[in-house]
Amino acid sequence: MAFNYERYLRLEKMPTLWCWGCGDGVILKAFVRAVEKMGWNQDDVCVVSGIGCSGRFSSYIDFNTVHTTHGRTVAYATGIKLANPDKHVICVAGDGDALAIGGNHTIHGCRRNIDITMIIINNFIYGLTNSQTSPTTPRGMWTVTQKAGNIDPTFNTCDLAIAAGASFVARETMIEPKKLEKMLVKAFEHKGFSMAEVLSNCHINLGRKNQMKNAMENLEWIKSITMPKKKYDALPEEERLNLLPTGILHQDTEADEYCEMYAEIQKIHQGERKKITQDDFEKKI
Ligand SMILES: Cc1ncc(C[n+]2csc(CCOP(=O)(O)OP(=O)(O)O)c2C)c(N)n1
Ligand code: SF4
Ligand SMILES: [Mg+2]
Repeated sequence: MAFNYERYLRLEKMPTLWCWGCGDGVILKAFVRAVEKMGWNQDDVCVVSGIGCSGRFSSYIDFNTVHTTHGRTVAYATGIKLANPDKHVICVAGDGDALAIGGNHTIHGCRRNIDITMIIINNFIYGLTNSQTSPTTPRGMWTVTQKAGNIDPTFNTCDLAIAAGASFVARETMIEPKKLEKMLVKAFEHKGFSMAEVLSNCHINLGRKNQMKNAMENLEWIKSITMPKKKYDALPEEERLNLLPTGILHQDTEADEYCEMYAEIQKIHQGERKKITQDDFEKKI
């Protein structure tokens, strides 16, 4: 049976504001297909997006949606999840939104291991505002703020999330939508903070200013810098340089989840238990 996209889309908001050939549309398609696979009721899903081209994501899908301020998706999503622990809360943020202005919120979301999924659409640039350097812009690339070539060291989103304590970390590209859909299902299924980085193209504000004449050339470039984790792991250290592994990179199903710990605080307020001590964590409260 054909997939009923209309069920999930706000058709009255179409056409999208995205440029023709932008990867954001491919990601949106994989997203709704993954939600359907989860069998979730649409009213039980809340999507919180930031500001940027990627931030438009929440406008086009028919769930509970919040289009928040720049960099603050995790802050909003944390409040929404703590007040509604039975709902499925998902952040969608760009690389600039999640790792520059919102970097602080992102690392603390990872650290708390709260049960939300954060999708970072990494197109390696500030797309919406026309080509400023982002924390993931590769060195040497032209940006409007570094016209002589970017000299800033580049953040590795997934390494950062693992180091900060996220209990599920994965990366895919929008070049392979089926793999992307599967990865999103795994991220949604995981209990704890799941970070799903999706590499995408911005052929308009990154590609065409960096010798990638069109969307296809931008996709070829993404392909050239990515490799499935298994193949990547088999490479000698020196050949891994500048390559990004794809697939599930880290998963810990035992880590304490924040909403569950918070439920214990509520029990204290209701006189059902005594205060929390360090021993409780060792014994798994
Ligand atoms: C507080 C604040 N600072 C700056 C901006 C301007 N601004 C809007 S989107 C954006 C960056 C977008 O880049 P990214 O998050 O990578 O999203 P993309 O457009 O690439 O999807 C900036 C700097 C803003 N809206 N609010
Ligand atoms: S500017 Fe870039 S990220 Fe924004 S819609 Fe166009 S191609 Fe997509
Ligand atoms: Mg971006």
